[in-house]
Amino acid sequence: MAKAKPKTPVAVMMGSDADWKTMSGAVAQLRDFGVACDVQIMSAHRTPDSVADYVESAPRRGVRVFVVGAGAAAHLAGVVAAHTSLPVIGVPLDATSLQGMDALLATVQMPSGVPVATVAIGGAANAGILAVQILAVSDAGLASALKRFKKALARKVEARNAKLQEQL
Ligand code: RP5
Repeated sequence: MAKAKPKTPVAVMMGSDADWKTMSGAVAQLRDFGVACDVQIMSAHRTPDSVADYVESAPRRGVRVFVVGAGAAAHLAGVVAAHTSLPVIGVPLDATSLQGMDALLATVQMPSGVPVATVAIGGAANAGILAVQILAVSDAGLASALKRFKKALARKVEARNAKLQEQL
């Protein structure tokens, strides 16, 4: 009998292999929190049927949140949102001479009723953290890990401030 694949609460999708250099930042954050993810290259325009099949079958694989990056006419996150009622986080990517402004507008300007939670251009790491925050609503272990993460962020700023004070 074929071994069942482990459940992956996060699906990370991107439109092109060119997007991986940025989207790997989301995967790195998820791994830091011990959150398993499935990673796929799929295109809203070039493989629309695969996108629909993958998104609609995702709940059966344990997916609870989508993190979706695309550049240029970045419709992938919006198309994913059209096929699911799970939360979708969009990452606009800098892939053209418009330096990500095209992708930002395409990702963020969703019609009423079909939201995509859009992070900054290239903000894949924040997308990973936001996915963890969504999962942490019903996972006490992840909620504690996030508290430790935020405390560590605060300590870094305090250390930088202390260093500056010494120089003044
Ligand atoms: C988008 O167009 C992709 O997300 C990528 O950022 C951009 C360019 O894709 P390729 O033509 O390099 O595959 O769909």
